[in-house]
Amino acid sequence: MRLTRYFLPVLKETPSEAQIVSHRLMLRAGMIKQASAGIYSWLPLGYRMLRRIEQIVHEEQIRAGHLPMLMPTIQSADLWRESGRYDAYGAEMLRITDRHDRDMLFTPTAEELITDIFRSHVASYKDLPLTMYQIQWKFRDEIRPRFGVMRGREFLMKDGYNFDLTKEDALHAYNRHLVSYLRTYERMGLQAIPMRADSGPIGGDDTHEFLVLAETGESEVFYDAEITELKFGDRQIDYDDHAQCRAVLEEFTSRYARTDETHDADLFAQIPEDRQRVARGIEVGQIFYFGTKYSEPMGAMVDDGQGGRVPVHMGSHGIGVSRLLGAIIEASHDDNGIIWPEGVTPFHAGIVNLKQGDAACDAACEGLYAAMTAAGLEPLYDDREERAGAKFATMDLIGLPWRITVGPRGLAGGKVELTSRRTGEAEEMTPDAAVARLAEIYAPHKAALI
Ligand code: P5A
Repeated sequence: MRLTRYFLPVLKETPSEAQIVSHRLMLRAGMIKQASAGIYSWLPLGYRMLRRIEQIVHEEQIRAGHLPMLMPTIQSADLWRESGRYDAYGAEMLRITDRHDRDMLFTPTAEELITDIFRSHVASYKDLPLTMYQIQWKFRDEIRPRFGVMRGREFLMKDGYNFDLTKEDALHAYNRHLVSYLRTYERMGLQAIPMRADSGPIGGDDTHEFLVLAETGESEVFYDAEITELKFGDRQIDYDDHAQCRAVLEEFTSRYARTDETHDADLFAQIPEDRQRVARGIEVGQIFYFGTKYSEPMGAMVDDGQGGRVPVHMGSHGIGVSRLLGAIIEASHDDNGIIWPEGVTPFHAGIVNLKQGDAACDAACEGLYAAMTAAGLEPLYDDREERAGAKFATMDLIGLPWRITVGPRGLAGGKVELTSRRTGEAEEMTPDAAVARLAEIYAPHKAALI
């Protein structure tokens, strides 16, 4: 992409309405624009990041054997009356009446609709286990939308739903989701810690929230410091293997880690004092096992193979896709702007031409652009007639992990400069070497072939 052809409305001023750094930086970097309270337009750079995050979520869901699908945002209230949640959900549900005076709503979550799909088409245990998911916009009429995409009213969520014959199988689905979520967040450069939580309006007894530690997080959390040393890494998991998934769950949840809703001061006090931590966190996901809470009232039954008909065991699992942009920025920025992790960056590297219009500089930049593209990398070429300082400031603000700087002095010796956004370290090398280095850096982050 060439910057002169892009739409990147960066702001020089710090927007006064934004209280936390991720909100400020997303506005300043021209990623989002508020349309009304808690509702945002996603401008090209923000939308690109949203798609990057979606891509990783899809890949990891499919890897775990879950089936992508899509349900509508506007739903009939009737299904929600069947489950009893139409009244129970309260003021957060945006209720709509259509021209025929039918009660509709904008989906805040989709347990009812997926259960309806299931009961219409599945009648036998032979079709189980089944997990389907979607990445779809949700609406919750939050009383206090704030912090930009962190607590929006309209937000993008990955929501998945499992259907199993037995509680044991449904708990395997729960464990499998926990494992796949660990992997998903790590690919985004995040450490998200599973913590015992409260199930709220979704229901059920088993639930974990995934929290990214950050001072600006909305949740207060209590944990054993040892938990932050755990890494998922590049373990190869057989997602059908119950024992393997359970072992990972046990490893990541056996130490004390709870949100304030489930915090137990006595248990916490048993952790050695130097390991007790009280901090704040951003909830980037939550998994639930709620058994037959929806299948029973809605009649989602299957033949159990032994002459009986039983309600299926279910769980649901959510990832805050749009919130993740804010969480990544909270975890990775400096005074000059965002620092995207290599696993999720809108462009792989910026190309900064220090002397636009100079034949040698222009040709070198074009050459780099073509070579990067040929290597499967996406550059953002700052080809504006701007001073170097302004170009550097824009690159720093939008946070591409790497920058190639092309100037007449370096080019005289056949060199360009490759600079790390995170460390600021720069190294002179030939354009070919710079592209080769970038290809090497990004090799582990290539989209998985699945
Ligand atoms: C699980 C999927 C559910 O709704 N039903 C379907 C279950 N869970 S949840 O915890 O309520 O939401 C899942 C994730 O969505 C994000 N989230 C939000 N993101 C931005 N703005 C909001 N107002 C908002 N509310 C929830 C969170 O990351 C949450 O973990």
